Amino acid sequence: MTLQALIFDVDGTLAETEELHRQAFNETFAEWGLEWSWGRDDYRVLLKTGGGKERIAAFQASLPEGARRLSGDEIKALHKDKTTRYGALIAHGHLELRPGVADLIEKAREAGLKLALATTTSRPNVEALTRACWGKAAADVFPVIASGDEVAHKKPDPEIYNLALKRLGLPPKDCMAFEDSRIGLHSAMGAGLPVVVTPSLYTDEEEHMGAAYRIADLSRQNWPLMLVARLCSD
Ligand code: XBP
Ligand code: MG
Repeated sequence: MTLQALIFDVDGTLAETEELHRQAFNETFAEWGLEWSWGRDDYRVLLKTGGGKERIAAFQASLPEGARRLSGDEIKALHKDKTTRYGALIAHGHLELRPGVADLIEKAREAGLKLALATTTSRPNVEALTRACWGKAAADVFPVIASGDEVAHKKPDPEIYNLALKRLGLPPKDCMAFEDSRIGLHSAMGAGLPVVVTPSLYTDEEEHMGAAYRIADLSRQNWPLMLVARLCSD
């Protein structure tokens, strides 16, 4: 393997964003007059469905007969409002990257590795995050981006990672994926990628069988040896 690119998941991997997503969902439900409120325990289960629109549909499927349900178009419209709200929360909040993320990305850039994102979240959310954390447009930090609104099947399906690989123009064996969740791990593995898992707030109790490495975070002392060898030769 000649490591040529790093492909990062966004939510839970670059930053602990899911509490902000949950807040944005709940505030939007209230704005829409829905008596839905996702607590932390509910959300841990709901996160097994990748993608906000798909998550709402999965939630509705579990409601009792006769409960108010949204149509497909209403879900789309509500999710658009949720995305706007999430962007505002990120812009006005104090979101921080997880430990080691900024350093790893900087080192990888210096070493000439390509940098990519493969996320089930929507593209505006990626822009909000890079603006808040790097003060830059997403494409200026990650030249290759595959986001949830571009694929028919979200994680754990490998489609999003296959799209990122196609845009990178590289075989999976020359790349490394970084994920925080089981569905993300399975998506990346399905595309043939070796995966480093850094469990997050909502995924720390999951089983991550098949990961090449499972480490607490991306601080330099946790980097797998092959990353150290490739990035810290000075
Ligand atoms: C995690 C997700 C997303 C977010 C919500 O994405 O599953 O659906 O929870 O974002 P990642 P949207 O692949 O980066 O871990 O509402 O925009 O879908
Ligand atoms: Mg994630």
